[in-house]
Amino acid sequence: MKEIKKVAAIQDLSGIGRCSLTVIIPVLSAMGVQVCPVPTAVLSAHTGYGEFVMHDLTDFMMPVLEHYKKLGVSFDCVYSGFLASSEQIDHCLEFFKAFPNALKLVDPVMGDDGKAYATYTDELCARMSELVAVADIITPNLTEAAILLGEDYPSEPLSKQKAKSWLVRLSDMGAKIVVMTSVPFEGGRIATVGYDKNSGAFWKLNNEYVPAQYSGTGDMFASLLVGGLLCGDDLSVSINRASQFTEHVVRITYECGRPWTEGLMFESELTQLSRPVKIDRCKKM
Ligand code: PXL
Repeated sequence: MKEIKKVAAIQDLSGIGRCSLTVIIPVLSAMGVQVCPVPTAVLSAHTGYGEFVMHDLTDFMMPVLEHYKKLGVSFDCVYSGFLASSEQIDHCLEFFKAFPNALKLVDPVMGDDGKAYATYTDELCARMSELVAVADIITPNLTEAAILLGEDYPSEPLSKQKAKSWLVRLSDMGAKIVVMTSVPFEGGRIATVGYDKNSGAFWKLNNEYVPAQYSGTGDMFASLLVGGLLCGDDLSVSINRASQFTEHVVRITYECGRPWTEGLMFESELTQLSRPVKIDRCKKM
């Protein structure tokens, strides 16, 4: 019998503007992985719309966990992302503790372009390091990496040496694998970089330049990355696949000229996820 991997996704459900669960569920499903959503909040639209209604589900999370314990279900991965309150940090820690054999992915969702998201308090940002401490894998963007390290958002592109030092410092906070996205490098390139503490390997993939940024791109990348790892791909293959598909849908969205708030137009492209990765652009750094 074919085994289907199961992921508990602790994330918000936003009605408009593809992000979080509305990206993670279709992407992982297309990769043959089952998503079991643990909603942290329900929003009419993501916070990038400026105006939105949000229903915080902090009090819902522990009853969900108790029910799962009673059912005796197990997960292959527990994946945390957008949180609605600092108490939800404690609830995520309880989820990680309850499923010790699950791969722990912490996407430390906090902000972008050097700014925290509208609903993120200083306390919530400060406490994100508690999740990072117990994670196996973390996937911060540059803004989130800076917040976690207590650094200012870099005003200059990073040198290779500085990127490596940030990756090591982030992994020293707990996770064995760190993948940092949207890193501007000297020479004008944006890259995705990774570090595997066990092997000591650093990875770098130069991203194709598109002059636009779309909501939910980080969620797309992180779910593709973990989908690859759960299906048995190694880190460099997973980074390669995640970047390649993300770039493809960014390009399509850009060509259609849609507003950034609507997110990535990935729906018609999901069938491509079952194809083998064509090129190996992820290189040792
Ligand atoms: O993609 C990150 C994200 C997730 N969820 C909500 C958001 C954002 C980023 O703006 O607002 C609700």
